[in-house]
Amino acid sequence: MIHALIERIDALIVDLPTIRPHKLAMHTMQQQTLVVIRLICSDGVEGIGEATTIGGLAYGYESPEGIKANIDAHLAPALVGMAADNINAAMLRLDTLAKGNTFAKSGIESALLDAQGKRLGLPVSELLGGRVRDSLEVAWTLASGNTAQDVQEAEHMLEIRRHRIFKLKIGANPLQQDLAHVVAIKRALGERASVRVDVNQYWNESQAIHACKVLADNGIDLIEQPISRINRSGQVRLNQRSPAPIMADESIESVEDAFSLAADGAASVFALKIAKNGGPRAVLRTAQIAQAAGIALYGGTMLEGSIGTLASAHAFITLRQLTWSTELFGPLLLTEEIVNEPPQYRDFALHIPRTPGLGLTLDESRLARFARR
Ligand code: MUC
Ligand code: MG
Repeated sequence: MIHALIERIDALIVDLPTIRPHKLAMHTMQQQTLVVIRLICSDGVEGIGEATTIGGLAYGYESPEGIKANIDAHLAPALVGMAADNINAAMLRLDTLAKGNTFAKSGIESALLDAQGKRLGLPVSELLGGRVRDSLEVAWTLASGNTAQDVQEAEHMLEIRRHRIFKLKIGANPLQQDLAHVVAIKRALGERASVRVDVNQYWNESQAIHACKVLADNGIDLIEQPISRINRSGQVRLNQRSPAPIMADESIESVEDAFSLAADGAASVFALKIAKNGGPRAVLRTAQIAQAAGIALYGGTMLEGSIGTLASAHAFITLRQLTWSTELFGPLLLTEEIVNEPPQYRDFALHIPRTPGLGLTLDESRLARFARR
């Protein structure tokens, strides 16, 4: 029986400042742009979701402006009038109508889950089969661009017990300079922290073969996306030769990518991101592929704000295996909040609410203040 229909879906572009410039190989962030999705249902329930990327078109094929335009023109009109409580039917409609567009689909799927959870009085984790943990350890990215500042930032995080896993964003500088930066940070932190790197595809295979050995010899635990997603045979060779585990991030743009990476043996760890798979349920399909293939899991982020972060978290807490923990720190990189219930970080972990839906409500006045006109 249909209890509620989808009446309207609004997509709002929201610009929020970051606490400091965040330097990635392909882009330096001075702010983050969220696409906030409001899904209004005929029973008065509103679901919220988020479709967020990094650096306009620098990271992926969908920009915030493109996400909003495609939702407004294609995805929202296709869903209006459908049952709000049949998420399978709604997502089937979107997958039939639109190729790709996983960021936009992820935001809508999150909003559908939030609405259904609020309707039934259940947290999203329970709609996804039930949580097996209440909190997730969270890594922090050191990306100030300065070695001494990064060490200072890491020391502060250890002292306040917020993070003890650090991911370093490298790839933009000459190889020897990047390696010296990483080794210096690991030497300063020693056994007190897990240090990992993300190259965002910036090396070629010849550089990566050498660099992975140097990094492993210097105590680096995990190497994320060292070479291009396009170079599949190179990824397979690197996965066989690197003494430190290789994690796929950009290589996974869909659940189908996850399957073919697993079949080829191109990585031993997968970064799970709701945006790149098409939603919290889609990312769990990628997780099942990984688990069947013996591939370890990591809960990734597109540096979403609180809504996207909790949509990810509700999916990740249902997983039996999350060997490499998570990096769900997005809200902590922003100076402003647009929800009334800022996510709770303490003792190195994010604590996931047990309130209905995602556990969040929009702060209307702050949303109005930061929404792009
Ligand atoms: C990426 O490539 O993983 C995640 C954390 C961070 O600092 O950047 C992102 C994107
Ligand atoms: Mg990455």
